Amino acid sequence: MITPISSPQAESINPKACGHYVVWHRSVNGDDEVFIYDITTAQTLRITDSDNDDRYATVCGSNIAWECRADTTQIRLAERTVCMSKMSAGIDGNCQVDFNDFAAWAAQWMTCDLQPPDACWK
Ligand SMILES: [Ca+2]
Ligand SMILES: [Ca+2]
Repeated sequence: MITPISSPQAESINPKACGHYVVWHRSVNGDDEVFIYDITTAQTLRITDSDNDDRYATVCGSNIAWECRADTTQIRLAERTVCMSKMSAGIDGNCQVDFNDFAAWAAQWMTCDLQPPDACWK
């Protein structure tokens, strides 16, 4: 079975797979960025977001390494974290119940979207 995992609208380069992850790079607004695909969840996550060219990523276990071309070429390392459970209070899905979740919750505090409106607060 062959599963397409990168966007067909952009040229994706240098795929590497290890365990449940595949990494590659592609150009985003003129800069190369590194992406990772989680085979278990079928989700793609952008790893880098810099003005430098981030290329030639490799992944093993929870570690992702890649080449970052700035004034000099450097090797960067990131640790892939895993969210162990879906947290009902984690509204933004970042696996941390934090102020962003509280702000999203508070922004809708005491609002009601029932129809008809007079059904609210009874
Ligand atoms: Ca970049
Ligand atoms: Ca959160």
